[in-house]
Amino acid sequence: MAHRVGSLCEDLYPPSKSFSEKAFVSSMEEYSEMYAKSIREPATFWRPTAEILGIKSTSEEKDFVSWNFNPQKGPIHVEWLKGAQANMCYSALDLNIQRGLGDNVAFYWEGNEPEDDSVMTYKQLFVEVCKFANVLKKHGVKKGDRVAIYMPMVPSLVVAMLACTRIGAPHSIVFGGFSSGSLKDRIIDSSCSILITADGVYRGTKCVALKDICDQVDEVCEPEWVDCEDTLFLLYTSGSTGKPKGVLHTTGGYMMTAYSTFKYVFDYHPGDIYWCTADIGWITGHTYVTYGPLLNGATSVLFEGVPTYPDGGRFWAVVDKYKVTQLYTAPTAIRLLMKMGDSIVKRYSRKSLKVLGTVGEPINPEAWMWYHHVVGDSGCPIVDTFWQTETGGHVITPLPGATVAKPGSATFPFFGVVPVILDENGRELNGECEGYLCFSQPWPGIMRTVFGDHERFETTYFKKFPGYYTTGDGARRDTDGYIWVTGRIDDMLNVSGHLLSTAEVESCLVEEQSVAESAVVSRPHPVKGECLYCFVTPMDGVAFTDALVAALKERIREKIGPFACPDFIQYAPVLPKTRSGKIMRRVLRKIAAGETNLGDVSTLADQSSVESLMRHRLD
Ligand code: 6R9
Repeated sequence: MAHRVGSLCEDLYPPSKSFSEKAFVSSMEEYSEMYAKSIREPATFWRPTAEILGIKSTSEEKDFVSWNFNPQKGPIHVEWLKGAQANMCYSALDLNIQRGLGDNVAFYWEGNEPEDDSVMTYKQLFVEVCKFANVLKKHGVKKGDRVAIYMPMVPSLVVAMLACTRIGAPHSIVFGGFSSGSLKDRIIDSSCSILITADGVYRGTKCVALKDICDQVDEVCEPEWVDCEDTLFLLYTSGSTGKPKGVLHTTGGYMMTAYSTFKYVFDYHPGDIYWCTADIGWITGHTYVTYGPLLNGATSVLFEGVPTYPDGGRFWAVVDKYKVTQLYTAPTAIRLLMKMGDSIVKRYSRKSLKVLGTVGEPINPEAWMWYHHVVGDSGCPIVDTFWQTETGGHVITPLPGATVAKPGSATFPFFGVVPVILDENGRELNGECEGYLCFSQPWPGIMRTVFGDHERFETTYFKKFPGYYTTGDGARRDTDGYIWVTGRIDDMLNVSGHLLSTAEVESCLVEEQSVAESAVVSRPHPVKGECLYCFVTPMDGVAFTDALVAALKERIREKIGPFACPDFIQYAPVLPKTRSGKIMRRVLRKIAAGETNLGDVSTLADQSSVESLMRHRLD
């Protein structure tokens, strides 16, 4: 239990009185009241949000919400506002312009080079989106057609996403760090009819991609109204069997979750400048770079670069340059910057900051403290937001004006979310406990299915504990009711906030002809959180050489992407297996972590396998 270190987790961090006074939710009492209502009467709770977002009622409308989480009672389904009509682009742009925000900045774009920047207002974004929507239409894209997008962090990416939603075409964005092989697999699985991409020379040059074609087309494009349950987008996420899953989100529910979590969790007020450092190719970028901020009429920074270029002060330089009020980043970035020392941070003012957010993996209390005391000068509440590609938006998170934080805890559920901790037999645990983190009812933004494979959706998330959505994470509840997410309990690992399945990497390794067998485990890493440690058994007669290691790394880079490149590839004359042939990953994880006590190895078929692995282990 990584979190039970010293007395760190006993520390309490209440929001300051001055912050709470101005916040949307100012106290735990207020939160509890709103929360209770969101669970008791979901329709009454969410209806005003649907109205703010311009969702249109129709005579076709059925129940506000209808659902089943128990495969024994029929197919799993979740529907919010089925029959009502919505258009994401209309709510994000047209409505805000009608409300007088047209000249407000939607995005300050900050390029890879510090002097390379541009500004886009809501009106300008609207015009670009309409033009590009017409380009898509000219290319024959119609409502319901899926569009693949593979682009770097430039305003045109936001334009492309919104143009898709304007014409009712679901997008499927593939993170720019993925290889062509991964891109191909995702395009084929989602049967996209068109791919939007860029010529790839954006680092350090001003981006005007797609502009030339857009300049020649029509600026008028009426939004295509879609059913609230029509698909908004697919986003592929690693699956524990190796094959990525196309997580499917629909329009109305996702909009309500994106809008309300952004508003309450970041406590965004007019005039604030918000910055989420995530790439749009991940769910954090979808919900908290594009949709959440735009639905709220917010002004954001869109950042193309990395935290360490031109130097380790870049984040703080950007914060000062735009007077950023809310900063949302990942523990891996925080640890990386922490390693560089406090003096770089202190060179910058950072006075504008009001709320600091984190996402992607459990944050260790040391990094939390540094974020709070050094980056935020002890003055900013920290929101440690737990959620997943599947949940669409934050599900367990503090509210900055209400929640008394504990470093390392994601604290309490967002509105509409009912977390439960289950034991191995599926019994709900009460009070202080530890077990499987699950949810017992749907909130609007939960995924609806795995694209093209509803059975896989049911098996992955609902089969183990019928009646509950299973996150795949473990969690602990402490005596004060705080939830501490402890990390994945399936064969997934989290490298710098990117989820990967060990099976995905293993299948990539064994595709190399000279590899007979492989097993991949996670090893703790001071910056990345976890890194890949691979055990590789070569084919008989093949030598385990540096060239082979280099070839394997290259293969993984090419097949999956550079972020998946393993830190360690060790020679394994033979893998430790049980008599039934199951690889004992528990033992491999200990070897990878450099431990000498490997625990109970009595079930191993061949005891000597462990000794030879210990001899070849890498540090
Ligand atoms: C949003 C995102 C989801 C997995 C999730 C969990 C881990 C994310 C976390 C966290 C502890 C947090 N995770 N946020 N664990 N505390 N605040 O990251 O989506 O890429 O699908 O990853 O990330 O293990 O299950 P995704």
